[in-house]
Amino acid sequence: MNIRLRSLFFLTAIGITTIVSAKSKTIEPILQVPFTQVHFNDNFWAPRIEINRTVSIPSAFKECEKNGRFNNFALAGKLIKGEHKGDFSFDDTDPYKIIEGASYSLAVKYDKKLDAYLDSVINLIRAAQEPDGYLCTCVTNNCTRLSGWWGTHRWEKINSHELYNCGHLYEAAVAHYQATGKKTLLNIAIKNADLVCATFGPNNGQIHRPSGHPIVEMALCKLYKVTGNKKYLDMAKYFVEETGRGTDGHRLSEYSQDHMPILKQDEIKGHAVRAGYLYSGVADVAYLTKDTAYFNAITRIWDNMASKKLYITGGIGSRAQGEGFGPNYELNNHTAYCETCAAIANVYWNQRMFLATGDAKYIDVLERALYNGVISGVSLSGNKFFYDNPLESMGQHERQAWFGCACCPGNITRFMASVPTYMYATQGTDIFVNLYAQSNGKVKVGKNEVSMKQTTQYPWDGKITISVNPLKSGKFAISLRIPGWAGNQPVPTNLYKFTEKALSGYNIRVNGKIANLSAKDGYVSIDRQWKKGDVIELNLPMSVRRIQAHDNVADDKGKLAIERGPIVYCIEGKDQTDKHVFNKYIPENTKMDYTFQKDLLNGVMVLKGTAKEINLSGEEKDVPFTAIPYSTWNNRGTDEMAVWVPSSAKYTHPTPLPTIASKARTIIVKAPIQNDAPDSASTEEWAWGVNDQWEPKSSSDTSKPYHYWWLKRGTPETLAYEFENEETVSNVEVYWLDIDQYDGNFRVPESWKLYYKDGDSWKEVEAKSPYTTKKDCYNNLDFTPVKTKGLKIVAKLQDGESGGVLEWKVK
Ligand code: FUB
Ligand code: ZN
Repeated sequence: MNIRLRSLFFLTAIGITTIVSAKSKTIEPILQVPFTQVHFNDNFWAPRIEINRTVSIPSAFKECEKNGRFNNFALAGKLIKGEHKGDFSFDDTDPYKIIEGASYSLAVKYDKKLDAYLDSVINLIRAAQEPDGYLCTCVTNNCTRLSGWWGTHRWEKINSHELYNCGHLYEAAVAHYQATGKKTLLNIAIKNADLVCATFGPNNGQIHRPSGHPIVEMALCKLYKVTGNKKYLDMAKYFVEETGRGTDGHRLSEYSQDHMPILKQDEIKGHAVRAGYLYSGVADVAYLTKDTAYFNAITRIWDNMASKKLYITGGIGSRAQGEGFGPNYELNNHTAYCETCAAIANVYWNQRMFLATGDAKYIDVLERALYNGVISGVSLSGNKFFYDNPLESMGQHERQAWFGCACCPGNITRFMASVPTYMYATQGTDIFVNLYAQSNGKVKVGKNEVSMKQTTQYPWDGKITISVNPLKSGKFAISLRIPGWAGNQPVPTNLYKFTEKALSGYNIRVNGKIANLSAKDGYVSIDRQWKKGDVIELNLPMSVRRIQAHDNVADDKGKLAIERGPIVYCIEGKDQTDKHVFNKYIPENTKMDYTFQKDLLNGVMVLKGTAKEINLSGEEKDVPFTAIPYSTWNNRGTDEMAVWVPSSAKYTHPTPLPTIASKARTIIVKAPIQNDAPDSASTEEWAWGVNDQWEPKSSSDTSKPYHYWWLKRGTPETLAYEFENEETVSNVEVYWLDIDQYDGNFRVPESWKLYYKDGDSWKEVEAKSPYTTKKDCYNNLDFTPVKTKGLKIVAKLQDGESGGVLEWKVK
């Protein structure tokens, strides 16, 4: 904990409400300036926020209409007859999130039609609420199809997401109330929260459980702030305290950070969105209750995240299985999960850490996520979304309009609409400037109001002019954040470093005169008598820089990332002459020119230079390359892409020649899996990742695509290749997956067999060597040659374990 916070907590704990800061001034809590007070008119954010308003919000509402999200409420309210739709017990949160986004949007730009639309949706929500306040449509609709989630009665299962639904309801309700002044949704939320407060808690007759999927903690804190009713804060605190206690005997799991009490945790583990939301909620509770112990705990966990589990894009969560964190330094690029919701959660958490401490290092991480890992989640057109945000692609990734599990699109709508809130904060009469973008802000400080007008081309240019116009002249401090990247720290830990020292530093002028001020806690404070017409000029160095990851990050070994200002770059196939990415390296000191291309990707700064291209014979040649902002990739169709680019030939992957396997279509034959049954009796699923021609380094090398039998344990499972034409084959090599995972391990199979397609049937090959199940190497199988249109592996998984295949070759 930093000294300022320590003193804040300590002194308030002993009853002193105004305390002395490191700056020897009376300080008060740090407060964020609402986005309604800050209007962006730049070329970067303003168009994105407008597209969110005009495209993302309406199209996400349309998807809710199409996918029965609203009908589920109508059904629960007995307004219509029919079947409950959707696949998840948390589908109600999609409308809630979009209502929240729409409310933020309304607050900035009133739209009568949207206001009325929200009223009509809220009417459905009201109808769905049970008389005692309960609200969760799949339970009220008694949807037995989804009973795996919720059981047979309300509040039965910890992972039912009922409280997650409640949390998003409160978030939406507070936003709607603040935007419109209407209490329609807020009253629904309050009635529901009262039920939650009566149902959960430490007393006899109450349910003793944490939330299962956090958000209700943050949301209850918001409800407390809006209503002043302390029981909501107490409820949030209870859910925080109950985490990891196991009072009711449920299975304690890392998945929901419930494996031990938060006060004992020091490593971020489990499901990434849950973690980000939980620790944001803990930060709220710690802040509102002045609890240093909880703050110390999340500071420790944050240190672990920022020093061992944070992607250079600000994304978090390396694994698709369990949608969460792997071990320290597991930051694989291709298979990076980096869920959009998790990057958003990372912003929430860092903002709260900043509000509690006034330390700019949290805004450094926030800004990194904001400009890279969050906005990559939405297309420039505003109507397509990434669920996971990998840092490398072979062209298989593509944004979608919607998902069965549609958590990310709605989250984007509510997030984008509120971005300006992260720009300013106040503390007493002082102002923090955390983000830079051309904008007009009105910042209330005490009885004064300061108009802050930023003129800048940031993030493309580092020159920022801030016109400061206080209503009344006065002495106060304006603290400008000097981003870590403007010095020598891409992140405030040793996880990443620049390959060279910055060529120049920042400089600041006040009313045209150079101000000699030094940075502290990441800020330069200009403490003076401010009057109308004062002007600050900040120049941040915007050179193109290369970044190297910590040695322990295996997948970044021998590679460097490229960054300019807050923007992380990538190279995408489209922009390269031969359309390939992995066959190139960019030596460490390569000079790169930058030019603004206004017609490309809605206007971006592109970087150009000369790379080395290498072919299968190891021959190298110089080729031009172009890099674009990572967040804008995949806006021109699918393609190869990489953020971490080799800096030497050793780490390149010359474009391989096609093989029988690489040309095959990979499928899972669902049933029957064993043998001679004709194809017509089977159903198939498309699979991918075992024929990409990247060599695994071990059975736990999940850095490149692979196939795993998700949620299958101890069963016989299949994987098949379908060839376009008949092929004569006599050998396969199989590299089995074997890795520990917190929600179930993947092991080499107990045994396996290989079948070939004979007409419509599958026949076992005549094996000439044993079927082996060795780890960390290819398992070679020779068999009597067959002419066939397909091969099928049937692997019997070990009891209680899952399994998978990293790579499968055919000769
Ligand atoms: O479980 C609710 C949401 O769905 C999570 O936050 C996402 O990761 C997705 O699993
Ligand atoms: Zn999501």
